[in-house]
Amino acid sequence: MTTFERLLDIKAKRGAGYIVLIDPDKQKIEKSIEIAQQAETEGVDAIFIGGSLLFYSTFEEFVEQIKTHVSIPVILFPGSTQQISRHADAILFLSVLSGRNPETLIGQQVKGAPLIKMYNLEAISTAYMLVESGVVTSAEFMSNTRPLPREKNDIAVAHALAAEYLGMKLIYLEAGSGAKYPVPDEMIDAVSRYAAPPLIVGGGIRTPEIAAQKVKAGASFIVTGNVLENAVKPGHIAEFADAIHNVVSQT
Ligand code: 1GP
Repeated sequence: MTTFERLLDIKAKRGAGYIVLIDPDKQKIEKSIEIAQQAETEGVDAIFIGGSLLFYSTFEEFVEQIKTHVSIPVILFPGSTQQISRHADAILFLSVLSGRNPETLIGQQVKGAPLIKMYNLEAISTAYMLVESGVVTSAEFMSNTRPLPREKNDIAVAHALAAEYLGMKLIYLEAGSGAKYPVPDEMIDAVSRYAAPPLIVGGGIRTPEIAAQKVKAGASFIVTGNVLENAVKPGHIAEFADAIHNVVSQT
């Protein structure tokens, strides 16, 4: 089974999946391993590794260490071509489709592709769509693009359909790490009704209730990052996982 098939399987079996984002820059590697293991124990379905910047010099070692300590899929969520590792199960092959910057639409992808081929890494074509979220996020600043206006569902839907017709496998609606407001429910609802690819939603999701609300609106996968960075109390991740997985059983 490919990693993409594993993701589809999670969605089919659990209704929606919970993914945690681990940014190598945010804490020491030992702490990241601890978070990854706790995430697996508490019901998380997959781990994303990535960040807008990379100060941590041994990315390869970081990914290898995480991969060694968990059995759920470890997927790269790269902020740049520096974040490609042979040790991951797959890489989100992202294009910042919401923007009009050729470098993040196709330039970085061309630079990264040969390495992905050399590593025989599974590339999952993903339409990355930044959504206005009340602050200038790192993703917005670093991609040098304007996010989608948060009240314009038609614009978001048109982008999602374009992604589908281009053959992209996943759509990622991203408010950005530390977003003041997460992606609006109305936008998630509209995009999930019109576009067929599974929908990942992340950025600014701080409570299990909000995570569940995004699933009810139509998200297939929820990603959280920041909520894990401070001391994570035992059971805290499980509250998110349960809220996300229980939506379908309740409906
Ligand atoms: C993943 O950028 C998000 O899509 C993570 O956002 O850190 O705000 O959870 P948070």
